[in-house]
Amino acid sequence: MPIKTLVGPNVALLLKQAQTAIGADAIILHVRRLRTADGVQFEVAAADPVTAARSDLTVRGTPNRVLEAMAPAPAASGPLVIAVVGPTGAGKTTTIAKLATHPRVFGGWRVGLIGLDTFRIGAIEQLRTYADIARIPCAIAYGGEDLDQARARLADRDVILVDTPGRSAGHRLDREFSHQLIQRLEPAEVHLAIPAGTAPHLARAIIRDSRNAGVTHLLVTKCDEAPDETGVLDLAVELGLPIRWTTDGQDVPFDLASAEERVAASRLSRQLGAGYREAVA
Ligand SMILES: Nc1nc2c(ncn2[C@@H]2O[C@H](COP(=O)(O)OP(=O)(O)OP(=O)(O)O)[C@@H](O)[C@H]2O)c(=O)[nH]1
Ligand SMILES: [Mg+2]
Repeated sequence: MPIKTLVGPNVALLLKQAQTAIGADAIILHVRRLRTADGVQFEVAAADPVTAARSDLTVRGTPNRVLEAMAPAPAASGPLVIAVVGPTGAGKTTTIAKLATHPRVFGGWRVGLIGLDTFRIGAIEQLRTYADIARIPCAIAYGGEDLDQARARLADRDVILVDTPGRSAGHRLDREFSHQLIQRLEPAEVHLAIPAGTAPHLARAIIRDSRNAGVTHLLVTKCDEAPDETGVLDLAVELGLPIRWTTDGQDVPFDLASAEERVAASRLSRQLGAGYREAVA
């Protein structure tokens, strides 16, 4: 099959179209920014693995599993449990509210919320306010017994989103307690929220400190505050940690995006050097 070249204003859409045309194993050869009479456009070139292997431009060694769809697959039985953990103020609660109501994520699913942040003043009210606006059931758990009751109360839900407290390193015992509660819920996914502007060495430390929470994914928040930074995404590629969601603003629910575009850019920037970042930024 020949190399497929697509041009359009939306990189994520072009990547999706390339995948539809070539198949799930499509290899991205390049993403370029073009200046045209219609303004800025992007060019994506992709090929099947055999054709790509013959091309000098092939981007190699990138785990495709880093790219995950906006909507997870439903649980085989019972509610799918997804927790969001991360440092203080990373955007966990706001992201939970976006996830609960964004049409492209759990549109049509019955959603429930569990709040484990009983430490910070106002945290319970913040989650309850979002739940009330969206008319979503919300349970708060202070300990293991509450948690079992909350889980039972939300047993008819398709997905349960779990909001957790952000606790700094000085509150190790609180953090361990939260991690135990999260594990008690047997979550299918635990997303570690890290703001895009976090220095990579600090992001590494955050990932290390969160290991007992059973992290399965990175969730890159506040991309609007550091639009040119791809360090956390590069780290996800390096560690093979998938990313499903990124956030880029305070508006609930719409400032939430698929990871595809940013991870593709990150992946290419790693392979093609810093010049790429300037070319597509
Ligand atoms: N610019 C920007 N701000 C965001 C984004 N997501 C959340 N915020 C803001 O960041 C601040 C903290 O958000 P929260 O959702 O309360 O963060 P949290 O991680 O739950 O905080 P704690 O529970 O205190 O640890 C709020 O002012 C949010 O509006 C984002 O994607 N971009
Ligand atoms: Mg919070």
